Parts: sequence; structure tokens; C-alpha cells
Amino acid sequence: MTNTTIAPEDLQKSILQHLEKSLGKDTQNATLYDWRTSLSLALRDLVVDPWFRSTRKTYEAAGKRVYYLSMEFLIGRLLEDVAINLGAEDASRKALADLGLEYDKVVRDEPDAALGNGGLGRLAACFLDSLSTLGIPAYGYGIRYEHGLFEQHFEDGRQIEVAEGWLAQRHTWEFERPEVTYRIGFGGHVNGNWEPAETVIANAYDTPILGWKGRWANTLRLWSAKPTVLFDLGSFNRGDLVGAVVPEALARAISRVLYPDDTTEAGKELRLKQEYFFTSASLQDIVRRFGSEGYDIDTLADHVAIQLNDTHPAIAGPELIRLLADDHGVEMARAIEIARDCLAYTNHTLLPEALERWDLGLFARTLPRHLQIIETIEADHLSRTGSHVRIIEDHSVKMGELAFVMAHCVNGVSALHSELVKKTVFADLNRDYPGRIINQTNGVTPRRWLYNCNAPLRELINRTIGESWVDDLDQLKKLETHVSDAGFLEDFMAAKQANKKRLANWLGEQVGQTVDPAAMFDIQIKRIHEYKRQFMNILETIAHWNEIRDNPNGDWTPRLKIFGGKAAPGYFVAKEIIHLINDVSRVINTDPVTRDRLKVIYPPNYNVSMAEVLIPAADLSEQISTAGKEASGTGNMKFALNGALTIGTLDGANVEIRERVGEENFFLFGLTAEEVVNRRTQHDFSRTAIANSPHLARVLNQIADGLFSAGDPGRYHGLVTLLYEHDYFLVTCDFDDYHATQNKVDTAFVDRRRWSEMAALNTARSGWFSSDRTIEGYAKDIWNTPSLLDKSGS
Ligand code: 73E
Repeated sequence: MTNTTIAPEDLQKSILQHLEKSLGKDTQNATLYDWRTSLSLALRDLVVDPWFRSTRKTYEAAGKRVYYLSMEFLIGRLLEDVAINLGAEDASRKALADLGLEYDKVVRDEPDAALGNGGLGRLAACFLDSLSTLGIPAYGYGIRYEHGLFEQHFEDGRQIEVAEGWLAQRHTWEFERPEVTYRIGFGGHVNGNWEPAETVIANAYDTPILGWKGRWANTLRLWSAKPTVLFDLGSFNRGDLVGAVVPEALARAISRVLYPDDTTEAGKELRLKQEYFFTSASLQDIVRRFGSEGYDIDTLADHVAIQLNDTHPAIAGPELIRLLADDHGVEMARAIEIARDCLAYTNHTLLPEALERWDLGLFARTLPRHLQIIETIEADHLSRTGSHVRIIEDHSVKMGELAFVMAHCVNGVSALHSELVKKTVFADLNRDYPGRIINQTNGVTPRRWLYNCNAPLRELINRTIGESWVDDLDQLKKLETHVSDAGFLEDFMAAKQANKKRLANWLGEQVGQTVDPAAMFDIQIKRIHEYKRQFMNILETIAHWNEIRDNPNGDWTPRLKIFGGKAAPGYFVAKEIIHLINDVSRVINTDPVTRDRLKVIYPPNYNVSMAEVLIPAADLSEQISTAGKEASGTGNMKFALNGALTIGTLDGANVEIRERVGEENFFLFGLTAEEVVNRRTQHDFSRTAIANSPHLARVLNQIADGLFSAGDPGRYHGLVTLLYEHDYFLVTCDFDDYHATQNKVDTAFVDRRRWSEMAALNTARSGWFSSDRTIEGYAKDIWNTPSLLDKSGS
């Protein structure tokens, strides 16, 4: 089947019925929330049919299924996604319009499901979309956090974190499964059998994930933690009111909140419990489903492919062995073999602070049986390979080594990153297990990141090459022949201009700032981190401001600099950088000399929905991390796909983007990964770099003098000192090249014809960065799972 087409009248009938029967409201009293929920329920009804059909086909095929285990699924809003995949967007628009409602306003009322920090969680969401679009039978497994990533507010330019509450409203897309529960044990003793001291219940909630044209739907199953005893009546009867609710509160704490640390390890007991909680529930579910279909447990790996999204679910190795050996009586050596045949592990970062290690004492106390199994895994690994790499070392359990040894395949997320994985963190294990490490360069779903978020460009592409690019993004190549056509380029730039106007309006509403849509929109949106170097960007912005002030009558290209992103609440330096950007923005935006030429805006609370407004409007994409540090990046791909040019280093997937779009259509600067490593060994490299850069020296003096922190001149003493003394991320060394390259961007932007060619070529040559291509790579090289869509596309 293809699209579920629904007539606007029928959809409207269904909306009104849900309003009345599901929400108990009449049209007189309905709020925006009621209308949005009614539309969502009406559309959800249409998802059920393809969802059931896919599930039935999956069981009939009796083939292999993918289980994607991830602590994070940063899915954002779902309403528009579902409407478009169902082919019901126009019907929704009409049905609502007849009720006096505006579709876009209703869509925007939905809170983001912010069950992730950044790239890793968003990648998992794009993968779900592609798995469904490709018709590969799959389940996503994760945690149903009551509070997703915190809301970011600014107070006097400082980041303040406020708890997020997406579940305060009814989450329309999910189906609670009260009957699907598993017991998850913690602590206790092993006397032959493991007797946990504490048990919580994992309860399933299912969200159907519909693919393009509604041809297929998979399931995202999220676990919520509940107590085994709902209420301690004994304590209550003794008059201990607080004691009566404690067991419940402790159990529920496990799925209460997402850890807000991106690319850093949380290292807390509750985090270990979260990891084990969702991994155990997912594996029990997988093994139960497998058993219910009547297969012999020895053939598990013929039917089950489990992908570990980083080390967060790395306890899956020992847990699966425990289920096989302790519960199903499989002999230990065979259990290890089966588990390894099922498991594969994706590494997302080389940053040492992100490599998970658990204190041995804490681990032994929390998961005593698993520690025994890990000792067995380690002994097996050492004896088979003669390796000297241990899993338990320095009084800790190393989850990277555990995941590596227990996976039949390990992958990095860009060509450069995968090579560095082989050469650095896992160099020894790579020798012990040659060929185990492979590459799967990340991708993004073109449905959300072009079709849904960029209507003007979507329409132009459809007019030019038809609609088949949406699930076959390589088709964008066909646009290349049109790049010599002045009319096409004008249309391309008109689409960009429409998006820039939309963003200008949005900024007016959200932050009360007026911006010039003719200015270059230069955007850096991502988590705030030293290695991503927002610091270098704001320093360069100050240098640019100085230049304009030095020559106020010069022919300056007007620029709007936009920053977006959150800092981990405990990451002090990142929060200082946020404060600095906001301070600089205040000074620059009120300077009458530069006002028409330079503006800096930092809208608070960057999230997926904000990205959907910002990315289509970008002229310039900032991908400026220290080479060797950004494993891949996925924002870089979204910008290029939407016709922004990149200013970037040879880091992560930038390398592959530049190769594909052409080096003449990419603004490259900076040290290479190899040069970065060498430069760090040079004595006083940062002082030397600052001494050799009059621009940078001047900017640092201005900051140190308190130019941006009136009344508090010492505010950025720490940040400035950091650059002189511990510039680990080489901001000082790359600064001049970055600044010179920004000047080249200014010049290039003025040549509208050439710029439009470069922008259009970025779109035309970004087809390879579809997550459909990535998922096809995983399916072929790692999972060995076929698509169950039949050839006619149904
Ligand atoms: O380069 C990105 C990459 O594009 C990388 O930093 C990010 O993963 C993206 C998707 O592959 C990432 N996130 C984490 N590690 N790498 C992480 C680590 C701990 C907690 C949460 C996220």
C-alpha cells in the first residue's frame, strides 16, 4: 500500500469525534491543546493499520529483526511527521481551516520529546525514521524519561536550567502496555543464583514510527520504572506517611530524568541503574518474544541483531549471557558466543572524559552477578587472543572494552573517526580482533531535515526533478544540471530568502530582535563545548567588530551571527562561554557604528524544533571543532543539504562533506588532526600564537579589560587565562586562519551568482548524507537484515 489518503471531511469528522469522545470537550470550550490532541488522535488512528500490517509481515517473514538500544531518542515533535508520512498534511490543513484553526499553529503547540542531549540521540531518531522508510523490521528500545533535557533560560546572560515537563500533557502518540512488564533486580548476593536486594518493574510504552508514505511502521518501546509494591500500607498504618511513599519514589527515580551530560560520563549510581534497567528490560523482551515464536535458543543470533548506541547499554553483553546461561541453561562458553553474534557496538566519541568506567566497588554492589560474568568474559578474551587489554582494571569496569569484546562488529561514525578509533582508543583491541572495526558514516533523515522543515526548497526541488528524492536522496544529483540555469538559481535563492524571512519573523517574536533578511545568516547550533569552539567563534566576532569600527566607511558584508545550544549544568567553562556570548551580543547589538553590519543573537533553549527553523535559513554553517575531536557531526549535513555553505575544519564528517560537495564549495581552515597532536607538544604554543596574532591579542585584552563585562572586569579572567595557559583545543592556533577564511566568506557572499551556485551544489551533492544510506550500510555490513517492502514499493 502507499499513502493512506483521507478526505478532509472524514478527517474533520474524526477530529470532532475525538474532541468529544476522547477529550470530553465541545467546540465551544476546546483549547489549542484540545484541538492538537484531537488531530493527533485522528491521525494516530490512521497509523494503526499500517503498523499492524507491518507487525504481521514481520512475524510471517520469520526473519531477522533489528533491536536498537539507546539511552537517548531525540525525536522532537511528531504530529507534522505523521501527517506528512500519511499524505494527510493537506487534509489536516483543510479540516482545521474549516474549524477556524491554523494548522501551523496547531503543529507548533506540540512540545518536543527531548529524550536526548544532542547528536547521539538525534541520530537514533533519524535511524528510526529510516528503518521504517526502508521497511526493515526493527524496534527502538529506550527510557521513557518523565523529564527530558532541561529547559535553558538566560538570566543576565547566564544559563539557568529548569526541569522540562513534556509528560505534563497527554503524550498522544504512545500506547501504554500495562501487561508488558519485567522485573529488574539490583544489588543483593549471588549464592548459586542471584538474589537481588531490590527489584523494580519496567513497564512498556509503545510509539509507532511510521515511514515515508505510510508503507511501513516499526515500534519505539520506551520503559518506565514502577515499584513492585504500589504503596507501603504497613508504614502508612503505623503513621509513617513519608515512609509509605519512599519505595515508590525510589523506583520511579530510575526513569525520572535524562542525564544532561553530552560527551561526558555521568559516573553516578543512578545512571548505572538506568543503563541496566532499560537494557535488561529490552533483552528480557527480546528473549521472551523469540521464545514465544517457538525457536530454539541456540539460533537466537539468526533472528536477533542488537545494536548498542555507544557504551550506555554495554551491560547488554553480560545481561544476555546471564539470561542465556542462568535462565535458559545454555553452557557459558556457548552463551558468550551467541551473545557476541547478536551484539554490535557503535562508538560515538574519542573524548577520554566520555569513555564510561564504573568504580568496581559500586559495580559489585549494584550488579554482583554481572561482575562475575564480566570476569568470565575477560578470561575468555585473554585466553583466546593472548591480549593484554583487560576489561577490569585500575579498580574499575571499562565499558568501552566490554562493549568491544562482546560485539561481533564495532563501528565509528565517520571515515576519519573510524580510522582514529583503530589508531587510538582501541588500537590494541584492533590488533587482537583485526577487521572488527568498520565505518558507517552518519546520516540524517531527508523527511524531517528537508521535506518537512523547508517547504520552499522542497517545492522547488519537486518542480525541478519530481518527488522521488524523498526516499532516494541520491536523486538530488539531478539538480546539478540546473546549476548553470540562472532562473533555477534565482528560484533557489528565493527559497532561501523565504526561509530567512520566516526566521526573521520568528526572532522578532521569540527574542524581540529585528534583523535584516538580506544579511548573511551565520549559524552555530550544537551543544556548548570547548572542543566545538563556540569560544573561537565569539572571539572572531569581536575581531570582526573591531575591524568595522576601525574602518566604519568600509564596504562590509552585513552579518547576523546566531548561536544556539545548551551547556551541561556542571560544565563550568561552557557556561562561562555562554555568558561571554551574551555579554558580547549586548555590546555589539547596541553599537550604533556597527549596527547595520553586525548583530549577534543567542535565542535560549535550542532544541530540535528550533533547528527546524534555523537550518533552512542559514547561509553559513559553522563546523569549527578542533580536528580529531568531533566524531562526525550531523548538523553539518543538515546545513549542507539545505544549501548553506560550510566554514569548517577537517574534522568528523566535514571531511566527507567537503569531498562530496567539492573543495571549491567549502571554506576550509585550520590544523589537521595530525597537526593538532604535534602542535600540543610544542612549548608555549598558545602564547606564541597569541603573540603572532595582533587581532587575537587585541580581542583578549579587550575581554580582560572588561569591555564586555561593565562593572565586573574580572568576569572572564578565567577564560582568558585558559587560552594563554591550557589551550587544549587550540583556539589560539587556528584563530588567524579562521579569521582570514571568514573574510573570504564575506567576499564570496557578495558575488550572488557564484554564491548561489555553491549553495545549490551543496544541496545537489548532499544526497549521500541520508540516514537511509547509513541504515542500508548497517543492514548490509552488520545486521544482515533485508527490507520487507515488496518491490512495488508496498
Ligand atoms: O560527533 C557527534 C556525533 O555526530 C558526537 O559527539 C555525538 O554523537 C553524534 C552521533 O554519532 C556523541 N554524543 C555522545 N558521544 N558522542 C554522548 C556521550 C555521552 C552521553 C551522551 C552523548
